[in-house]
Amino acid sequence: MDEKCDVIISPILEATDSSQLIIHNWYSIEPQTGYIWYDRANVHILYNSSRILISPISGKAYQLGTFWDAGPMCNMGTEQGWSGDNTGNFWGNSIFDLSSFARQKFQTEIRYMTDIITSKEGIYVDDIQFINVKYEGCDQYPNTYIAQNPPGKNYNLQISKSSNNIILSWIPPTSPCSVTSHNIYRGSLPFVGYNHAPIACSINNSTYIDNSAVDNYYYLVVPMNVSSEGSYGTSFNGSTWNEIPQSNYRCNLQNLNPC
Ligand SMILES: [Ca+2]
Repeated sequence: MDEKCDVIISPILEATDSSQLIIHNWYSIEPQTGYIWYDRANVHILYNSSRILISPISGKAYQLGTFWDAGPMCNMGTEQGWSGDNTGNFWGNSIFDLSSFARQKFQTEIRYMTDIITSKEGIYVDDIQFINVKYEGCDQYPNTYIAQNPPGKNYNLQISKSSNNIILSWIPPTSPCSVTSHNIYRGSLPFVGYNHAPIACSINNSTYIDNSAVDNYYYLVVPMNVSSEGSYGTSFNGSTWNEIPQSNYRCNLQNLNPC
């Protein structure tokens, strides 16, 4: 499928000087076009609020060359990854060295991105092993996929000003909505039509300070679950309430289902 961003994340572990990660994988991903790689899968280490790309030291390797930046949809930038449809479509291991994260608590993330056109079957992983880590063991999750709920809609957005800073605060939706972060959009005033664009994606707080304001603006704060953003709010046109349109430069795909 196109325009997908799928992420799976490990439990929290602690690395040692001899930690390794082994990912048994099979993939068939969009092939290279015009010397550029588009869709890809890759692996990150999450620690200290950072997300760091790691590459296999042996086994099935990432492709080399130029990788397309598909924007904030999956936040991969021009990172390398597993890509192509005829070099990885067999089961084999990719081995990663985790020793540079020794004595850090970390999580591992496997991420797969497809851009707006052309996609192949994707990537499968199985029997993922962490070697010589602390807290090693099976995770506590059942081996069934549990869908996350839609992110819903924020409410009670309050805006105040302190010198040149615009301070936003809001109240996220509660369970059963699934909210992991928020996207901040800004549009111009006086209002001549919706033109909001993101000024920040994936904010983990329910406050945000815009220190780049030089004009008059309207603001919209949109909740996110792991893969999609929710409602931008509604506006009343005199007879009905309508969803405010998604930004042309949206941080993520949208899920407007009720939660
Ligand atoms: Ca693609």
